[in-house]
Amino acid sequence: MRLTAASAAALASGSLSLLTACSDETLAPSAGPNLAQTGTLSRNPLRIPSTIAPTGASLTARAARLDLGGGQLSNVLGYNGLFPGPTVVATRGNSVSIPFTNGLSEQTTIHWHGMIVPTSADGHPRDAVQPGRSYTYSYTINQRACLNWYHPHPHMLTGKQVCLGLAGAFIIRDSIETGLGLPAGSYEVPLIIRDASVDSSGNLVYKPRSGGFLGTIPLVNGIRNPYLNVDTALYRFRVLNGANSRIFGLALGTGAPFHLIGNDGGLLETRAQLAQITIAPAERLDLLIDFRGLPVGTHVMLRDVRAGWDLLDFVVTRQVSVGATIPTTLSTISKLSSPVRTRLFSFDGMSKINGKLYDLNRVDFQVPFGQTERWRFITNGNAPHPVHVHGASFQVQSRTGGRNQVFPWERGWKDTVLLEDRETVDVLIRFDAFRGLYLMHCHKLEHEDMGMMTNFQVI
Ligand SMILES: [Cu+2]
Repeated sequence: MRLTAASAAALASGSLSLLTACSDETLAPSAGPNLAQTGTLSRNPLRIPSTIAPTGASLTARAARLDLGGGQLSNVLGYNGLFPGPTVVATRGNSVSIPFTNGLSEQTTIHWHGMIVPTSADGHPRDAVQPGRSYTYSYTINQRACLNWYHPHPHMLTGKQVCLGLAGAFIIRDSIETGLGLPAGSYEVPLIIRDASVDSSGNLVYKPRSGGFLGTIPLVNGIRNPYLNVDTALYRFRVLNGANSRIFGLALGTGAPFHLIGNDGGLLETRAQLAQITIAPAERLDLLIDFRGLPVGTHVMLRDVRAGWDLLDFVVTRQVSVGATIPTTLSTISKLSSPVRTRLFSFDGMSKINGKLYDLNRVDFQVPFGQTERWRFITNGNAPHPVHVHGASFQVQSRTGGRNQVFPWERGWKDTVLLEDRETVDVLIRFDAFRGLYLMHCHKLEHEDMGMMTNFQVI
């Protein structure tokens, strides 16, 4: 590794500009002592988003200019001018009260993806916040520790606003998770992985296609070609696929396994060692990576084997001896069973569910509160369709046809499941928190915006 004068100057000027632009936030990328180099590619320090508490902070969606790595400023949309937005860190039982101001020139909402919240806080497109207006999202957290996220959900504008930068992580803690002694502090790192396209000036641009936006470059925590200096220690990575439509196939360049301990709905019952994991838009993973025993100077590349992209270069820079074990038994998950009915949902074309385009004002079905149901997802093509349900988590029972299995990262509690062509995916779901209006939709955001979404009422 070498620190070249030119790249050091670029980094310094980039950080300085960021701090000048938004002096009220901790914005500088987490610069380590070295600039990593892989071949001739100069890499940029990974940004670790700043954190906020569930009360006492506010969020504003607005345009901003940020360093995506390399020192050049790019036009983005950001919560509080940040991309990704600040990470909300809360504990089960906490009240959440976040005043939100729409500083955009068009309507928006905040949807708290994975959070079980009342309709009034779900960011439904009916509850759009108009430009210049404010709305306070209030709810109490009563669900397992997990990684969730927040992003816009306005009518037909979600893909654009997310793609241009509006998204942030939301971490829930609880006593069960804390009791496991998992890696924490600087050894716990959120990774929001997505793709992007930039114009000739380096600004984020949204060029949707009906088959889904596919960007030309990967970003991790809003940084191009990032690296992260790591100790010879066990790390916990909280991974979110924040892409509009791209699926990632995660693997380590060394061939070493991930230790999968959790997903959308928090910790699994037991860990799994996996050399490769598929993560669809909006899905989350809780991964341990073990850098212990690696010589200082080792590079371990987090790769996307589907696009052939290098995502994040872990550079082992410091020898430490921190005691940590990888727990085998993680949590207890009570199994949903004995569904009282089966509902069939066909994801048709690129814009319909059960033959219908989304209508903001039409409620398509009613679900009795507190009853376990089987929801069966099928498609007649144009997959992938990452199916997402608001208002409750579900458990994946089976996948027949296509890939024909439930993968280790689909066990436990989920709120998003990947439906590929020729597949039938069965889930069990029970709405036992709130009555009210909720959504189910394809989380390929272009499909969602074109109408692959449905309103239902929990009664
Ligand atoms: Cu879809």
